[in-house]
Amino acid sequence: MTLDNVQDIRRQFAADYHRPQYHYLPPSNWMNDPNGVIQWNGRYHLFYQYNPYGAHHANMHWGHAVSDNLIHWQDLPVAIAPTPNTVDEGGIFSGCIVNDNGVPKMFYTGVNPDYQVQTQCLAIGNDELDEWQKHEGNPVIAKPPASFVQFDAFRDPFVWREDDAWYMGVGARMDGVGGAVLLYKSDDLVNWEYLNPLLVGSLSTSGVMWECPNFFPLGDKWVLIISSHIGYATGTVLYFVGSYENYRFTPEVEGVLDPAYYYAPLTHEDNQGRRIMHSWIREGRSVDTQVQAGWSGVQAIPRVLRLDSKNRLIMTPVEELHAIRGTHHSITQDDLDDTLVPVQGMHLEIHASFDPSQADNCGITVAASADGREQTRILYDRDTQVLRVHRQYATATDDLETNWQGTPHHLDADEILDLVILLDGSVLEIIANGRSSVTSRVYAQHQDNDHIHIINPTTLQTLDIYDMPSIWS
Ligand code: DQQ
Repeated sequence: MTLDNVQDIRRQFAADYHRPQYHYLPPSNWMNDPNGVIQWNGRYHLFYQYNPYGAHHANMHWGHAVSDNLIHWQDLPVAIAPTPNTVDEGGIFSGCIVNDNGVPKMFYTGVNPDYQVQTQCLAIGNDELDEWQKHEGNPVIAKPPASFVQFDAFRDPFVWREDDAWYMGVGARMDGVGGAVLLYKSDDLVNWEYLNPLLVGSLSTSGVMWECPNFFPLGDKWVLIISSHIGYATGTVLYFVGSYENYRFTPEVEGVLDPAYYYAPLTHEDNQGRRIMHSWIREGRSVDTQVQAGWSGVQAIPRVLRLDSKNRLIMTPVEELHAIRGTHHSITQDDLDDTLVPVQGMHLEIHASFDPSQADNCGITVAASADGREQTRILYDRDTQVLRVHRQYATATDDLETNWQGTPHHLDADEILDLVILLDGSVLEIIANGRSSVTSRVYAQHQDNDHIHIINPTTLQTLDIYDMPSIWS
């Protein structure tokens, strides 16, 4: 891919109605985790795990895009690539970028070809963030501490400045115990001293290994976000809110950030002081189908994080999204034809609220065929207090994942159910009352399978739908 032909490459996919229009993805090929997100000289830079040679996970480079508003992105050349016969010859895995007195410094995990050896590496950037010089003394951390001997589970450095020192959290695994984040300290970003685990999880509740840690202050608390690795490209994102003292983090509130397709989020603080979270949304179809499609992986719409009065994590899509909204449809119960909503589409922002006391369950169906044989139900069950996504295709196929996703969603007394739904081709992001997120992928088997229904319409309180345009036109 050269920068001259990115528009041509994007145009080649114009007829692919599964491709998102207002979520960022590279012109073609594979993308996974966001990396090194930072606001630099006023502009937002997004780097991401990228395979320039195909739509499958291999040959990890960092792709690069830049934006003034977190919604419209400009593609830039690959930022950094593996170097043969060095510690990163097998790939440049995930990491972050920090501002060291005006000098951009990138931390990433260098891996050997079979990913069995993972080390933390440093690269120094220019002021455009498009040229990166690898530190001659790489790796800056060659292996995990003695109590964590798993060389193949030691990755995704997250670096922050606190008082007069730098700190790094690295994702890890303690065999037989669970995932962990390892805490390091440095004065110069080159020499790192291991302190202790920031937090260790438990096999039964939080998985085998923790990837992509984020650790940052929010309000008067500290927040730890980890991606709990279960197997290849599957896992759950968890968050912990608590206090941090003497290099130890004590969680007080914890929750599922997203159970399903939203994975490896990375946060940064922007110039307005907002803590912004980016994330990979993985595919829900077979590797062969992804390769044939020529693209795989999408970035979620960035979310601003805050805590509510109970110290639960609250996520709001960045308000910059509002600027691109198209036609607004305001719909009441009277506008429905039985359950059918008089608006169709697969590129929509939907805000819907429900009174769950009116029926056993409530919610909204999207991506429905006219005969209802195909549909995706976003369903809230009042008794179990679980928010679920159920996908049903008209024709059975092994190519498409059809398992349901669900997350606990406890409503406070008399609280209404408030859903924000970002539907975009095959992408489905759902945030309930700001604090529960379920992300899914839906591949309509026909372009016209884009009807919307309300489940138990007497529960409906408000419904606002915005047509969403392409960010590329
Ligand atoms: N993806 C990267 C790793 C990270 C994983 C490799 C999470 O650095 O642990 O592409 O999706």
